[in-house]
Amino acid sequence: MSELTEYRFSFGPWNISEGADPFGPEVRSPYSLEEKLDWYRPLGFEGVQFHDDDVVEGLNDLEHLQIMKRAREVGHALRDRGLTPEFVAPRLWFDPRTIDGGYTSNDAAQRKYALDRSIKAVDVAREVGTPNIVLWLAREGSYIRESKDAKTAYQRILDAVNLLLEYDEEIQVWIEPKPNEPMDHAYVPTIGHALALAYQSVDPARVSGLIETAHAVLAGLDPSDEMAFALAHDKLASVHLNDQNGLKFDQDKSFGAANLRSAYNQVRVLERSGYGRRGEFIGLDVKAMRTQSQESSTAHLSNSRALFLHLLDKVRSADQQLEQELIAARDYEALEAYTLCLLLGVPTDASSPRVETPATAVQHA
Ligand code: XUL
Ligand code: MN
Repeated sequence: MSELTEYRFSFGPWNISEGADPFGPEVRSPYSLEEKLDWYRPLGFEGVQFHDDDVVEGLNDLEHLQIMKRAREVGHALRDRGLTPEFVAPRLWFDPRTIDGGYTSNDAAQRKYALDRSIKAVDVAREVGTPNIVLWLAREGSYIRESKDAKTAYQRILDAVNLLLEYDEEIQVWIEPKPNEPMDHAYVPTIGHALALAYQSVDPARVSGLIETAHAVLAGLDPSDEMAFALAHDKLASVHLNDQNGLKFDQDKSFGAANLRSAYNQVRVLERSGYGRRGEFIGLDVKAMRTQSQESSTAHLSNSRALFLHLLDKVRSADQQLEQELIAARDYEALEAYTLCLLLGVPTDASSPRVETPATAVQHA
């Protein structure tokens, strides 16, 4: 095995989108799943993230055998193209029965729907060829505090995780925390919450986390520290790299587009922790801007991947001995100057790093 990690990249078919937002309709024509799969290899990706109904459209209206047949077909389509399914996530937030949540709905029949649908997602995952189930707990939260009993809700989420673990002893559950949107407050807002659930579950070794940059930012947290927390527990199963310009709707911007230094620190923590050496993917969850044309509606994917690789070069070329010396001297101003010069690609004096004034700057007396 080479010394350096060779990263593998993944994204989900929803990342090639038609550009609809809550204020306007689609602006690009849709590609079929198979057409989208054709994009993966040319763009430099080998992993495919799925929702259950990305694999089998109209899942709720089909019989078990029909569902399995379509999942098998998609499995073949992946193998024909040299692609790997990374995970399947039950899409629990679209159905009228989950308006007020799935596992945490106040209505027993609706909770049952959410559990049945999650079991279907496990069947789809196994048939398409992955043991990994992602739970983004979209509507497991509240619009107003008084509407749900939060303590009961946590127990119900734990019961759902346990049910999946017991249904299939081979699967792994990856919880993707997010603090809000579509709910006012979600019950599993951070990786700390997700891992607490993991440890409380019937099989902690099979429950871990998936961290999305934008979700950490929305929680007011530093994405690289969130990743470090999961890595310290050996529970970072995957990441959704993207970016987020402050506290607003979930933007899913291209990786590094809002905060290049934060992106650098995410790559740095992943690389220095040996993430990816066991085949973990560098997953993206990035949205094409509504303003993109049909022809350039995949550019955000190749740009995000390329940006990751540029930042990886920066991380690998950083002078770690110098970093250690500056830390030992507690000269964080110099460490910061060194980091900024590294990112800018401008030289700095290694014995005393500082940001030099550019030669082109007009000097005023
Ligand atoms: C939503 C989000 C989802 C999950 C998969 O914010 O990130 O797309 O990644 O369900
Ligand atoms: Mn995501």
